[in-house]
Formats: sequence, C-alpha cells, structure tokens
Amino acid sequence: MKTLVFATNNQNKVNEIRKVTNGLFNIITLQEAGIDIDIPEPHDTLEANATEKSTVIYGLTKQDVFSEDTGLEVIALKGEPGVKSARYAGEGRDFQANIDKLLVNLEGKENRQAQFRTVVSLLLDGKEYVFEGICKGSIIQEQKGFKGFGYDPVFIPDGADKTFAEMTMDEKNTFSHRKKAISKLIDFLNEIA
Ligand code: ITT
Repeated sequence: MKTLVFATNNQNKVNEIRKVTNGLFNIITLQEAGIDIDIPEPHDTLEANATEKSTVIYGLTKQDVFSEDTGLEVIALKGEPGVKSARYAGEGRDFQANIDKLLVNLEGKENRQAQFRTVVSLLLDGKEYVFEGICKGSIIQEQKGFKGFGYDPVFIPDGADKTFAEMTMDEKNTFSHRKKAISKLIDFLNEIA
C-alpha cells in the first residue's frame, strides 16, 4: 500500500481525508512522523502555499508527501478571505473571530455567494502534481451547527438546505471542495499504479 505523508497540522483535514481515502493509502500525519513545526504559508495564492507546505515537508522526510491549502472566496468581498482564511481576524487563527469578521463585512450585501477552493500539492519522488476542488454555496446571516471546523457554520453548499456544520462528515464529503481535490489525487495515483 502506498504511503503518503500529509503535510498539515489541521486534524480536521486529516479526519476528512482519511474518510475519503478509506484505507486506500497509508496516510502518515506530521505528528505521527514526529515533525512539530508551524508550516510556513507566506505566499498570496493557495497554489504557492500548498507547494510551500509539501516542499518543506519533503525536504524534512524525503518521503512522498501531499499538502493542501484551502480558502473561502466570497464574491462580494472580492475573493476575501481567500488565501488569508485561517488568519482573517488575526494571527490567533480563531475560527469564531473569523466568522464574526466575515458576517460583519457582509452586513448589507445582497450577494452572499461564496466558494471553498482547495489546492492539493502532491510530491512524488520530488516531482509536483497539483489538483483543485471547488464547492460553491452561500454565506448565511447567522451561524448554525456545531460540527466541522472553520467557516462550516456559515456556509451552505449549493443543493443543500443546511450548513456544513450541521452535516455529518459523510454528508459534507458529498459536496466538499477537499473531497473533490482528493478524489482527483486518488484517480491520478490509481492511473499511474
Ligand atoms: P494546514 O496549513 O496545517 O494544513 P490550516 O488550518 O492552516 O492547516 P489552511 O491554511 O488551508 O489550513 O487554512 C484555511 C482556513 O480556512 C482554515 O483555518 C479554516 O478556517 C478554513 N477552512 C479550510 N477548509 C475548511 C472547510 O472545509 N470548512 C470550513 N472552513 C475551512
């Protein structure tokens, strides 16, 4: 079975992706690999940050590795918070503060359309492959639900009648940006196997 290091410190991402890959690959977390670093995300695109994360961890492990960078892109806010999603309300990376800031910035705006966009960077034998997944939806006025993480309580995907935070992980994965990007990675690995 193929082993891949997942270059993230976000346990929610690990849980979601383990559910999608469902034992097809052996996914090693940074914690399991004994790596305790705050992975840098210095760039102004999701693509560049995803590449940075996978490259840094490949440099440390010399093992096949993937990373992902995700942003919530809101049309009425010209694509914000986007690449700044984790630190929208400051360096504290506080999910609730980020939601509060988003709702304040959307006050009075008619257009509440948004999308989550995930960019996955896979480094196989040091060569990079990139995959993208998008989930379109809208931002509601008041948060609902307690599951998931990040902006899940304010995001309803198109075609659903509840927020990501009101869904089980399996339900979220029927719509999710992350699921779509990882499915492309899985298809790619199956093709070259
Ligand atoms: P790593 O860089 O260690 O992977 P991170 O949490 O910093 O973890 P990102 O840089 O991709 O990950 O952060 C994007 C932020 O966007 C994240 O902190 C959440 O606030 C939000 N986010 C990402 N995916 C999300 C999802 O599926 N649902 C809700 N919010 C999400």
